[in-house]
Amino acid sequence: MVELVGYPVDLGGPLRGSAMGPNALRYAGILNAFAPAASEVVDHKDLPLDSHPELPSTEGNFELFPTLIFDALKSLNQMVGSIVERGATPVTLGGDHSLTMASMGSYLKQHGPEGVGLLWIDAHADINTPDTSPSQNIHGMTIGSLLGLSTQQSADRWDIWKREFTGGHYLHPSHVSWIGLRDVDPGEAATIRSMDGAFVADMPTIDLNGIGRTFENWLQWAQDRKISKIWVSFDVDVLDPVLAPGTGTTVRGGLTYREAHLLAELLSNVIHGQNLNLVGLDIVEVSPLLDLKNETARMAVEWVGSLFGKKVMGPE
Ligand SMILES: [Mn+2]
Repeated sequence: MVELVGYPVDLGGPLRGSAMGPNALRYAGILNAFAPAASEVVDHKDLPLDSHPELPSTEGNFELFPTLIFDALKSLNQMVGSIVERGATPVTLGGDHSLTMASMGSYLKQHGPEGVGLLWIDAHADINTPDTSPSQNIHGMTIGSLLGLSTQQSADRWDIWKREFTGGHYLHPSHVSWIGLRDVDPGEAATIRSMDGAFVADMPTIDLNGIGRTFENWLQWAQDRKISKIWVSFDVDVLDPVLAPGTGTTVRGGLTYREAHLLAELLSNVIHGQNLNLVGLDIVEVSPLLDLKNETARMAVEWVGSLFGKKVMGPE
């Protein structure tokens, strides 16, 4: 069973608008995207949170709105926690990408990090901390928090955040993987280089190997680490901005339509072949304010369709 929850909050990124992402995804038909693989889909609707549309788009939101963001993430953490407790698959609709601190965090809190991998499909690495982040935007610190990285700047607050959402059960650095990177801050690159055994497929790697070989390498990586449970976090900005303009931090040179879909189709084969258990999914950073005719939400919905087993040739 799939259980959806919308996180109508975008204060963690520099441009407002993704608070309306969950409904853009619903208008684009996300509720129908989980057939044929999911037997039942429940939509818990958006969390009853104030999106604060009166606040400006700004950098430095970890400093400016810590309480608003913390409280919002706390309710998401509780909601996803109850879904995980029921044994259903949580799917969060964002909202900005800081939400994964709370969504995947709730899974780690209950089950711990053993055998759990993270697949981060994104133009950005989102592994900053307050020490390394040039923008001080919390949506770029998500993996830093899930790993329990330490920091000097804002150390007290950062410690409270990372513990609150994971219960102190942090991801193994060697169990983190990225596909689609093309905008990585210097501090992030240094952190990634220090992480023994993490998997990185940046855009040049994908250009050279193709997405098919990239996926095979990823699968081998997961098997080598005995990863049997995977949390997939999909930021629509991994797609080329020509295809997905409706998001706050676009970067040129992203995945093509077919690259994205082949990745989802190959993942789907492995997940629904039961070799790898999909334990959670985030679809984030869809911003209808920046979009053209809801194209970006539609792209995301089609991608979810491929992840949940939609095949060109139909069911086997
Ligand atoms: Mn991103």
